[in-house]
Amino acid sequence: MAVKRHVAVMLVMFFSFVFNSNAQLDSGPWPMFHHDARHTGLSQHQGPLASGLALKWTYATGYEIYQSSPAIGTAGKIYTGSSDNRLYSINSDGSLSWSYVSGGSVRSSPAIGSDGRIYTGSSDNRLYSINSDGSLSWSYRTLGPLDYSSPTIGAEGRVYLGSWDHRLYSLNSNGSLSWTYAFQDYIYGSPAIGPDGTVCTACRDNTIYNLNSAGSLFWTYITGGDANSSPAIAENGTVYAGSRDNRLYSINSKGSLLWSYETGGTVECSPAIGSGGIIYVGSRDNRFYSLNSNCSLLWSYVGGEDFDSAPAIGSDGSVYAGNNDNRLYGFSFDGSFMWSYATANRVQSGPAIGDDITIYFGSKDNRLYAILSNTPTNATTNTPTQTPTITNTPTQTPTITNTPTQTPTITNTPTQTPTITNTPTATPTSTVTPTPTITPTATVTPTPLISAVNFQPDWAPTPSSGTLGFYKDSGGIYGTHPGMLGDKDYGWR
Ligand SMILES: [Ca+2]
Ligand SMILES: [Ca+2]
Repeated sequence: MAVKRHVAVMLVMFFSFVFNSNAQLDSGPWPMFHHDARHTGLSQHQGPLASGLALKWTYATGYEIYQSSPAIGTAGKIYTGSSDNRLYSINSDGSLSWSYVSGGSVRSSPAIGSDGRIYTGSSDNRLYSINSDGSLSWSYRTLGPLDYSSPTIGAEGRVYLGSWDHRLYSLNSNGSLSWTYAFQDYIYGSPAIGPDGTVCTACRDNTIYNLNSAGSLFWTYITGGDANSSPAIAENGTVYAGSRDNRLYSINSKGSLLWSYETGGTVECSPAIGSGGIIYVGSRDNRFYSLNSNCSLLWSYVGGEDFDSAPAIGSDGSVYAGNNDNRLYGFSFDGSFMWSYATANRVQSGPAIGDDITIYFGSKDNRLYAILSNTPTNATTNTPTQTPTITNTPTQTPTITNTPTQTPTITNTPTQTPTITNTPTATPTSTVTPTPTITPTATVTPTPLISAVNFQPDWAPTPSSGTLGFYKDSGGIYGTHPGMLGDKDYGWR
């Protein structure tokens, strides 16, 4: 009897531990980048099926939705960042709830805490904590842009985020600093939190880092290239991460290599982990891969371009991924093609699965898309039928009210009411390719510097110095700063 009671207590402790590992997250269907703190990309809900597809709505932001992946909270609220500097809160019918203006592009993916606050990074160097009504709770300024790296919410509501100042930050839920850890290069990916509470980050110094929750180093694993993607962690603590050496790595919870799988291109994509431990990952060889946890290939599919977008997995094992050929793809668990949905520009945003057989994703064509099965399996889902191209026509020019000022201790609560509808006037068209104003002349040889000016980019990690260079290659002219020389893919064009 005593033994039985002991076992019962242990079970309660175990389940409360498992439950608590997500207790700080909103209970909505997709509360953060890649669904959960382990970044599995695995939903408890099913996405659109093979039988057919319908557009529920699109919402046009003022500029491209680049790598910001939507988060879905309770009451069907969808959050997305946009390179128009805003964080958007969209109602489940596709209408605007509110938007919050940051000082830079929001390419980071929002995360929603259990108290309804939304966290996101901005290229203005700040992490924002926004109340559910769209007002500012707090912001925290780092020394570099918070670009691409998405906040992860861990135990006690701590928020983890990587910055271009080479640091990983752990912030308390009140916005105070818990700790930082300095790496050797930029952090693009989002930190993942393992079942043991350790924090795993990939860095462009080619290394996968694992830190304990107090911020001290547990282990590192060095890959052969920039580690750009966000790691995903399996239930047993195995870490999966991609690298620009073309490989996907499987590393055990102690930091030892289990295996690596070589693709034909760099792996920018953040891997997803389905039931049975099946791994899904895309590569810049244009292929999407499904691998067993023992590294054997289950299937692969060739898309029209790079698969960079972090895949989403439905509860029935269907898997969804965006491609730089402008499409979102849906595959059955066995790898059979279900459908693809075309947008007008790259889909680098990772899709998010709602609880209404709907999948949400952003495109560089500036829009957030909601697409659903046109044959739902049960009638209880409130499919707002068929005005397929609702585009929330903008009513007024954006009046930017809540521009955060420059001092770190800012508390400028935005004056806007939640019903503000300051969507941009211009209906975005895919033809807005940001062509450089400097037309490249054929006489300039491929690599030399054609002009250099003393310049202090607002996103430079070392604000004290910085020479902006303009370079030219077959793809046009690009600009970069000294810390990024040779990294033309991540300079700007
Ligand atoms: Ca590197
Ligand atoms: Ca490619």
